[in-house]
Amino acid sequence: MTESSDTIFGKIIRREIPADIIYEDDLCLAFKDVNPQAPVHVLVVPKQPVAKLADAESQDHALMGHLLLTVKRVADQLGLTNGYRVVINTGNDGGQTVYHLHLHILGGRQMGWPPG
Ligand code: DGP
Repeated sequence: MTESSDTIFGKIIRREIPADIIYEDDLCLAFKDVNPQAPVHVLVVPKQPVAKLADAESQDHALMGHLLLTVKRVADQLGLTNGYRVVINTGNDGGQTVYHLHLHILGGRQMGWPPG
């Protein structure tokens, strides 16, 4: 897996800058997005500095599964019983701005489709 150069999320993982961290385990952490797009907007971020989903390789199978199951766990923790949206922006056309893989959890309102 390609490693990202250091990003703002690396600094959050290392506790060099503050974030509202709501979940952490050996492989990842979840914190509130600083620019929320919904009443609930949380990012699930692997501690391993993977730049983007497009860089994932077969040996990352377990980590990718762990991230998705962490989304479910955090959504349960947040009480999102009416559903939620999971988004991974990947690369330039995907609208990715921070090149450290992250899964957005968006909830607390009805989501529109298609996305803009
Ligand atoms: P993306 O476009 O998928 O790369 O989303 C990056 C998200 O990261 C965006 O929704 C805003 C969020 N973000 C950027 N900088 C910070 C930060 O310093 N702290 C937190 N909590 N979130 C940040």
